[in-house]
Amino acid sequence: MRIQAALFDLDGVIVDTAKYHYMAWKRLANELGFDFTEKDNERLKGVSRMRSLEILLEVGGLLGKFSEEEMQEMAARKNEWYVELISKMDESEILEGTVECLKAFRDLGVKIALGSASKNAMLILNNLKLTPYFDAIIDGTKVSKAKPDPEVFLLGAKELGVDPSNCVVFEDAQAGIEAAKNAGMKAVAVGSPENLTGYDKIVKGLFEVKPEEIVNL
Ligand code: B16
Ligand code: MG
Repeated sequence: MRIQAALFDLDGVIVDTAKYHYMAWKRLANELGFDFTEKDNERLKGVSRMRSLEILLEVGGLLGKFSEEEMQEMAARKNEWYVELISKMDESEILEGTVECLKAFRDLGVKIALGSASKNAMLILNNLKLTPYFDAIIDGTKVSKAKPDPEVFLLGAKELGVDPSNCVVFEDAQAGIEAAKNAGMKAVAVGSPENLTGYDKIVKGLFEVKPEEIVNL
């Protein structure tokens, strides 16, 4: 069995928090006087909070118009709205096949970690009652370099005590797939082949994953 650890991205793989990020970013854009579409929001997936703000301001033609302090304040304001939304989440929002997938890996003796850019990952996992499935949780509070830098996944492998070459990553964002490959890990893309490239395998969702096959990837 080559694979000894499975690392999961959060938004877009386990749960669809992108819709809540969108609602909160749109509210900020509207307050600043411009619109922010769902298509614009695609650019924020897997991207850190501050980088997301830069992209949003670029869309509104306002990039470079605010001080560092004002940027921090806007990001904090967006996060307050976002936290308000995700605080209401429960198990019904777990994406199809997630629990079965986590259980099957665990039964095969594969360790499980979270590798997310979000600083709110713990709140989400707790609300979804998924925290007990994870042997290690690496989130935006523990890493300083954003995907495609491999830091988040390398830290996960280290905490699990597994060599990166024996790890598989499940990711919906292109930057995340690149981060996995940069870490020397196998990458399973979650999404459609039109938007993603460079993976070892692609699935539509975790419901399509066969852990007994993945361990020999
Ligand atoms: P926060 P992931 C990412 O989650 C989201 O896809 C991205 O849109 C968000 O900006 C980022 O987390 C930071 O989130 O503002 O909660 O710290 O896909 O890495 O699980
Ligand atoms: Mg993601």
